[in-house]
Amino acid sequence: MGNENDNNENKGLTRRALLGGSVKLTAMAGVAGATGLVGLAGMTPKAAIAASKHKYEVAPGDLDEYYGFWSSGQAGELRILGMPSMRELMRIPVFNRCSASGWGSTNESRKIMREKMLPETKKYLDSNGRSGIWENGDLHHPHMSFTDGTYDGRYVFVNDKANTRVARIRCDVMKCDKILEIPNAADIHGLRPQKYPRTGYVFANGEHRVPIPNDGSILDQPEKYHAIFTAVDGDTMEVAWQVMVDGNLDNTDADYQGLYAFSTCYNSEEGTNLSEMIADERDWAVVFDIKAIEAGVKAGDFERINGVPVLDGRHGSKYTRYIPVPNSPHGCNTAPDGIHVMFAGKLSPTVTVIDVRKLPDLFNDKIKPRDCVVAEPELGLGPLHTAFDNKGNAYTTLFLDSQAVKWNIQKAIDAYNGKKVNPILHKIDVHYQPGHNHTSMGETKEADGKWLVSLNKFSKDRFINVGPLKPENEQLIDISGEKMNLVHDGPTYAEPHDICIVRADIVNPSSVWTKGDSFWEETSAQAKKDGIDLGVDSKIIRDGNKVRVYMWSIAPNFSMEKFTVKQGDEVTIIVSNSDAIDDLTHGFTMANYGVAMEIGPQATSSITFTADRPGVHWFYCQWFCHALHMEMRGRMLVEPA
Ligand code: K7E
Ligand code: CUA
Repeated sequence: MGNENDNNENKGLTRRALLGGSVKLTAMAGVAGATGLVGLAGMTPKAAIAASKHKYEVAPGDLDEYYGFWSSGQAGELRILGMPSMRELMRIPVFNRCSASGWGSTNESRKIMREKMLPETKKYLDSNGRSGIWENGDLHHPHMSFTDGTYDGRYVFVNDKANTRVARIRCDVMKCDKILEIPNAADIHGLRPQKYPRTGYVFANGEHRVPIPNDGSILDQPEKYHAIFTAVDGDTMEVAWQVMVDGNLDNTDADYQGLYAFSTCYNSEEGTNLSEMIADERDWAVVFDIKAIEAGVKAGDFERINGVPVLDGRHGSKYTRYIPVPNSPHGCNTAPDGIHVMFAGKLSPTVTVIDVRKLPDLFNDKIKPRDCVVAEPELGLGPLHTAFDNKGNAYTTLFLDSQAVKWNIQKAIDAYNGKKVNPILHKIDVHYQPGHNHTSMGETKEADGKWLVSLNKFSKDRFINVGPLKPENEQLIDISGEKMNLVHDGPTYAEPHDICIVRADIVNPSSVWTKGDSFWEETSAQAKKDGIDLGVDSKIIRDGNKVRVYMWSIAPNFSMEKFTVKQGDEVTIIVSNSDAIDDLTHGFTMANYGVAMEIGPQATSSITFTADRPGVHWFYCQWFCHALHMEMRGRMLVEPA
């Protein structure tokens, strides 16, 4: 339970108390650690601030030190928050549709959404009055690509639990460029990139067990269902291989050696209802031997199902080992020491720690699975996920206790070996019911031990009431001192499951697109055929009843003030933004046609619709770009058939 002092400290540090308007965060735990002023809780907030040596201030105009890549759960997008200010900087639509950017409407985004869709899904989406693409997603786990054990700034990979997909976001332009539907698996949940030597593989867990193939030939026979672990090639965004396992697959992580990946299983019972799924006292974590699997693929030891190699990793397989852990584990987190992997207990108050150095012996059957366990500290009720600092400490969320617990890995190992030590260093209350947590750079070998974010599922009384649907509450916690110190409440809309916090110097996005970017390669190819230099030429190409309208924009003008088409024409508007200035985005909205898109500086966007409404239709720029932005418009004249 959190002690009174912590609560007092936290109350003393509301943003408003610190200063009016700007976002200023003061770290008191750091001070306590540095000066020995452990009794700061007794001080007034003013005195505490005066006593503080470390001030974390992100004043207006100041830049953040970290990028926070935020999932949005069932909202389906990726968000970027600046840290430590917790200011929301950008939303990147991925699995959702976006009115502002036209994601899901433009030809470029629709191509990405359909390109790697399974044929049966295409068939379903085309024949059910759907729009040909999924319009929802459930994005839980955003993680940046790695090189040599740390983030490399290339990509962020994300899962979609709702429609069994893995997507990739290009960090140079911060747009999604690939969405892959995973065959054979059902409902991709846990997702982590390979850390070493590079990403490489993106590991993705199919959480729910289903028949393979799931074509109706097997229905209510759960004993014939399977769960599938997938390795996606992060460069090509194709499935590299899959492994069929016993039980199910929840969360996953990779080691720092490039040899193993790990997944938790909360349903070793292979049940289909709650009481069956929690029946046994133990479930397990499954370990995948990457090198053995690669050799198995090479040797042809697989069945090709739906075009991808599926290896058998069930009990007795040389590709996997099953390590028993207490009932219904959840989080799976590899520590930056490169040695320890944590499986959070969920229904058990424990976190199970294994040592990766023991895994070769496990796979050689020299030791038993439980011999890999080196600690199992009892931390509190409902441990879900664990994050790390650079001093050998771990931070675990306690869902039921509504707390964050800081504990020392070595002390937990010592206690497991019979020494009389308490691994728990500190607990604080969080508000309320945390799921994931994450530390700055904490899933890399460059963990820096500065910040912890607790991603709490409930905000209850923390904010003014906005109706029955409440925001989540993501709390920023300073972990630079011995004690954790809560410094900020961050209300957030549905539902940020997981985040990663990346040092700003690692991420270097462009401010302007490169003309001819592969993002709109099909449009470029068509323009070439049409003899058009995108961004320079302005022309209407008629091709039967297909009309392509090429125009460019320079604030505050579109290159065409009007164009004429016939009722029933299939019209494609291609707009190239010829402005090359930082932050000069244009838009194109065709009124009463449901057509809208964003066009960044030097970018090209296109959208296709049927001009079946005769008359005069104004198009206009919907991204504010100039004092004469309102005048940035033109007419589409549709001649009646
Ligand atoms: Cu714990 Cu989907 Cu990462 Cu939610 S999972 S909490
Ligand atoms: Cu161009 Cu507003």
